[in-house]
Amino acid sequence: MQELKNIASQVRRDIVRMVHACASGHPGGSLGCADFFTALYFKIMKHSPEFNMNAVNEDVFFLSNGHISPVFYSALARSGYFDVKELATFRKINSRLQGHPATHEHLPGIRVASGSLGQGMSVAIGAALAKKLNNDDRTVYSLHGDGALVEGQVWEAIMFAAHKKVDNLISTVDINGQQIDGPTRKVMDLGDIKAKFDAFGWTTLEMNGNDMDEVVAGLNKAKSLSGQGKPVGIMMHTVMGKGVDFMENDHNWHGVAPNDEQLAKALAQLPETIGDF
Ligand SMILES: Cc1ncc(C[n+]2csc(CCOP(=O)(O)OP(=O)(O)O)c2C)c(N)n1
Ligand SMILES: [Mg+2]
Repeated sequence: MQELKNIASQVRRDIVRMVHACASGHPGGSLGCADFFTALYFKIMKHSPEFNMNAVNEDVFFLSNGHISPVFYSALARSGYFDVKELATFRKINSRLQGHPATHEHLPGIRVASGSLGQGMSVAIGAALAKKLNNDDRTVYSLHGDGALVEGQVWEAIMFAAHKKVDNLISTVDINGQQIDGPTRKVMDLGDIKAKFDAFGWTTLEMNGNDMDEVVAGLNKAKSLSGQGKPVGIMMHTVMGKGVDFMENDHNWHGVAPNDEQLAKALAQLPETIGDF
């Protein structure tokens, strides 16, 4: 568990250093989801950094809220999909690490373009159905921002997944209560997200997404609940900007890069554990 916590700290350092280096990107949601990505890529999923696009007999992950690409790229690099040095090219011209993930850069680990919010659930359901048709018993994971749930397509997909008994799908919602322009309850109030998933026929559970023990336990619990005729939804409570005190719970850090002084302050709060890129 300590090893996972150390990796998450390094992932957080990667996030703020990447975003600072190109003076753009999305640190808030990325920092909040660092523990989730670390648990998924270093503990929970059966996956190979050799990268097989079709993910045959592997677990597979889709990021719907593509703007939090810094945490995704860091988790992929740190788990061996590509050299961590490439993180220094984030958002630069001709880099494979564009602001929003896309497939035409052929970055290992990226299976679908994302950034246009709301599409990831549909993609994940398609992949999960394909696994069933192929008698592949591995699991499909997906992550969605809470602000992204205001897209209507998500609810159509949620309804469809229950109807089709897509029970090899574990979808997590990053409930940080914030989105691009302010708190979700002010921009578009989502009400009780868990109750909505329940009403749509999913099995749901909640976890604190910034407590590594809870994240690992929650994901394992979700695995144990899958395969029972219903898709599984994890309501993951996180803090936007987690780990950097002046970024925490503040939607203004949704998509703004720290300046030099802010970077120094942030790094002082995030121990270097397995080496900076
Ligand atoms: C279809 C679509 N509409 C609007 C946007 C602009 N946009 C980018 S991120 C975002 C807010 C998303 O909120 P959330 O998923 O909660 O992300 P967080 O701020 O928590 O990182 C919006 C509206 C978009 N990328 N795609
Ligand atoms: Mg949010």
